[in-house]
Amino acid sequence: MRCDCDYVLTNGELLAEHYDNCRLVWDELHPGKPCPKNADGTIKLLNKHLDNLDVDILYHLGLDTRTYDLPAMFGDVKFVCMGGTKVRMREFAEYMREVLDLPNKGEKLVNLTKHSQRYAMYKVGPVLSISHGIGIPSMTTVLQEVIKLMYYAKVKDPIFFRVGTSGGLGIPAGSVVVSTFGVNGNLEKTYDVPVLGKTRKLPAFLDQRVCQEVQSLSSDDDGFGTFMGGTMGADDFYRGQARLDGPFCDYTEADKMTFLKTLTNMGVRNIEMEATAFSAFTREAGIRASIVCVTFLNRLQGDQVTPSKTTLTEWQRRPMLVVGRYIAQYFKEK
Ligand code: R2B
Ligand code: URA
Repeated sequence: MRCDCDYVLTNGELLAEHYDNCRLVWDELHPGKPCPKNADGTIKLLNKHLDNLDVDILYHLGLDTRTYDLPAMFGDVKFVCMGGTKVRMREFAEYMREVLDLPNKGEKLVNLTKHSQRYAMYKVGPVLSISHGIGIPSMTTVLQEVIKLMYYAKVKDPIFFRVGTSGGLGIPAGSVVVSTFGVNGNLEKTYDVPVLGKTRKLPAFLDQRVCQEVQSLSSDDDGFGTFMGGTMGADDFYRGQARLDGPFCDYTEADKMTFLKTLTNMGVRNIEMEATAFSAFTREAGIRASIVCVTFLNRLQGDQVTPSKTTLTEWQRRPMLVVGRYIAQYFKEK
């Protein structure tokens, strides 16, 4: 068995030796699971039922395998970046067009999912920028279709990012967190999903080396800190994130603080609403992935998101800056 890491950063003694989806370490990290990757780096989906479909309709993307030549449309993709809102993901696509100095700057981008209307997807050169809405079911619906899209398009070794917003734990508002693992509402590092009446517990870990690479590109001149740590993926914005300001709350402020401190002691640095499932599904698909979120507030100090619209808009660009820098570095090294 040979190492098949296509390293993005090559100069890091402090970085993990392999990516988690490297063929050499796959069996150790995924005991009993075949590696879902072909020798050329394309995705190998292990669902045999897909072979029986004459046409596969990617319903929420408004695409299918019969009408569209998916390898021609998407075969050159390397980075898939997802985030909550349509506006932010259009902005990210425009930003990446500048960063990578791609042609047609200033031209209006086309939402490639416009028939379906649920999400937005933009393509600029090797970067796909896709909105996923709020929460795990909305995110996993589009994520799974995008994984199939990458499979049908025969994309090689794609890297997935989630660029998002969150509440921080003990770090200044406006900081950026690169997630190393996801934690669910029961403080477990799994995404728990019921399948055929039984809950499966899928490990919610992100690629360690990609996290380290992304974090290593941060700079003292950024004007904000970039931290590595765990991320709670809550199923609710209010009680599910130990807030006191929702319509319902029967616990005390002391109960809230005890819970948030337990999270902090586990190495959790921020709370959002997709981390567990995003980590678990990309990992199951053998896809390298990372989650980069800005924090809008320090949850040890409050619950309400108080900064002005202007400040929040500026802060939302921070994960884009961090991920954009990583993508630019990839093309500089290649
Ligand atoms: C962060 O922000 C959204 C809720 O406001 C949610 O999608 C998340 O993960
Ligand atoms: N998004 C969340 O899910 N939680 C926060 O506190 C802020 C943004």
